Amino acid sequence: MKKALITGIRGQDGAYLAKLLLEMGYEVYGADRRSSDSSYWRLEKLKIKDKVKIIYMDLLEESNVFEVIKENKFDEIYNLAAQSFVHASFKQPLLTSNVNALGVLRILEAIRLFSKDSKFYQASTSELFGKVQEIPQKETTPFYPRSPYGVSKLFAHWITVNYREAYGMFNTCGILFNHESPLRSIEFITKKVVNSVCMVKKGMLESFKVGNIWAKRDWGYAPEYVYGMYLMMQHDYPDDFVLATGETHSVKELIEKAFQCVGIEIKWEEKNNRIVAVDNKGFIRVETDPEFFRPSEVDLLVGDYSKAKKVLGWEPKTKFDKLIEIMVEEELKDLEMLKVK
Ligand code: NAP
Ligand code: F7E
Repeated sequence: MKKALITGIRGQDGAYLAKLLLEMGYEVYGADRRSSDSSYWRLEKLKIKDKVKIIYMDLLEESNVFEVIKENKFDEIYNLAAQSFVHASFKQPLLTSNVNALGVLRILEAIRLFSKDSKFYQASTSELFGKVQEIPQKETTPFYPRSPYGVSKLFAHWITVNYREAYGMFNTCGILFNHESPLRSIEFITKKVVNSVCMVKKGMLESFKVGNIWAKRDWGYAPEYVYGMYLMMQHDYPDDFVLATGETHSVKELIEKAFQCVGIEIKWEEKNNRIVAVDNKGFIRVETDPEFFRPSEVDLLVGDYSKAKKVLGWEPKTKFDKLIEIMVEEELKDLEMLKVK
């Protein structure tokens, strides 16, 4: 039985990947940092909480990382842990860099010194492309990160590649474009919009605020992306792969789609120098607010996944419209459950 370690086990991808690897017959260890919150709601929602072996491993603590990797000799290590919220990285650049950049180096050093046969997956990101140098973006597109998050992930990406080339380690980087699901944290725009729109529909919220509605992203469905991670780790040799849908949509389109899913018509207007969305009864439902803008923005992302398709046979099945429909449907169910409780 193969033994896998997933860091970031409490996160969106950690939960979906754990489920997938358990289905594939792996013994799954989840690295978790200490928290005063004892809930593993995502693992519970996927009904796998009792099947994942939780190990305490904080990426900030070198001796902790060394000990876990030395003692367990995992076949595969998936590093999904990160301070992953771009907006927060402008407020906490040092913490973000320590976890996202040096944290990766701590794991790589542990593998190099104590467990050289462990395969390693690094969660690289489309944020590396930032101010894009080419449309669409692929593995060979030059990087130009636009946030402390993006810069921290740039170090992580290159140090992973460097250890592959310098020490012959099986290190693979998945350059994943945004991927979403009902398990997404509420601070990210898809979940925030879907949750808010569903609350408006149910009369639990009057209106909500967002930032830059013109930003465009390539949004895919998270369960399909963790399958891509798995395929990368089964490939004959380590490499870098883009996973994306090849479609791009703005935050404005996302808001329109979510309202359409719940049967509310909106139209955009300008009021007091701010863009607002008003429903057909004249109520303001969405307002733009500078609080949610970033000091430097990534304006447009759209990925070219043709290498992953050709080499791994990976393809996205769920595109934008379907993704939002899935998220809205699940959110309405969750809110209904809340009401019952
Ligand atoms: P997520 O939901 O934010 O999960 C990240 C996890 O990392 C959380 O469980 C968090 O723990 C953990 N973590 C943070 N700091 C840690 C530390 N010091 N030590 C140990 N664990 C720590 O992120 P995700 O969406 O699943 O993404 C997974 C990975 O892919 C991340 O590295 C992200 O940067 C990258 N990525 C994501 C996307 C995307 O669209 N989702 C796209 C490209 C790349 P707590 O639960 O305790 O906070
Ligand atoms: O923002 C705009 C915002 O926070 C998307 C992470 O998983 O994907 C994610 O990073 C866009 C940005 O995701 C609001 O300015 C407008 O242009 O959902 P997001 P992200 O920054 O793209 C990449 C691939 C990762 O690697 C990251 O870990 O939406 N936007 N108004 C807003 N964003 C948020 N969060 N909230 C707003 O109110």
